[in-house]
Amino acid sequence: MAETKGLMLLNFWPSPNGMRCRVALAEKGLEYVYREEESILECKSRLLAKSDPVRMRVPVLLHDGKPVCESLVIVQYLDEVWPDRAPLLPADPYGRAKARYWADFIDKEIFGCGLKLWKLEGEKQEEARDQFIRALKVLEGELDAKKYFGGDTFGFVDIILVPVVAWYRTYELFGIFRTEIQAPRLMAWGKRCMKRESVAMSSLPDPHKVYEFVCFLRKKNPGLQPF
Ligand SMILES: N[C@@H](CCC(=O)N[C@@H](CS)C(=O)NCC(=O)O)C(=O)O
Repeated sequence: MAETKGLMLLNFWPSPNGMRCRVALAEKGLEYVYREEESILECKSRLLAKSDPVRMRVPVLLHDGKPVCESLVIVQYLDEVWPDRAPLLPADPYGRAKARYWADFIDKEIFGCGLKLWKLEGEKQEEARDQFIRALKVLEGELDAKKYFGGDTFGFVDIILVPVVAWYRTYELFGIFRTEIQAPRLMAWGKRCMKRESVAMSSLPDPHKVYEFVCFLRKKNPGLQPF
């Protein structure tokens, strides 16, 4: 593998997993080379295939040429290597355990279930919609009256969830519901996050563009399965 000094992120623009890494890098104020996979669903770049030979999925972070895969692992890696720059996880082990629990919940119940919303149809899609709305409400309860999930400071759980802002439109149009009505506090949280420089400068894609991309994918691959 070509030795890459410093940091490089391999990504594909609609990926919520890649967005998390971009926000974390921005929070930490780290410079990195951004490399977009041209058409990840059809063919992978040689660098991606070498960096993640097992799954060949984005995002991958290359640190001095060494690959780190999986968005949750990447964000935690950045926090461990640069602990003094905008710490993302709480300092105490119990706080960290809780944050990791919520990150896992978000991964499965929001983004995992979100895939089902636009890949399935009929009854199965309706079940996914109910599951998704339940998860939004659980997160509303966890956020409660706090500014961010960790309290006053934007942190790990916020970073893991914030890409949902770019995906709400797609989830809503396929699932036929309004997040504003089902989870108004989460909507307000999303707007608050969007005002942060780290989120604004991380190129979260336009929700309309994400929706168009998903429609294009569905047309191209009828009978898509969620996993
Ligand atoms: N759990 C992984 C999921 C990564 C993932 O699903 N990446 C998608 C893009 S969002 C991908 O590379 N898909 C191409 C493929 O599976 O061939 C993470 O959090 O990084």
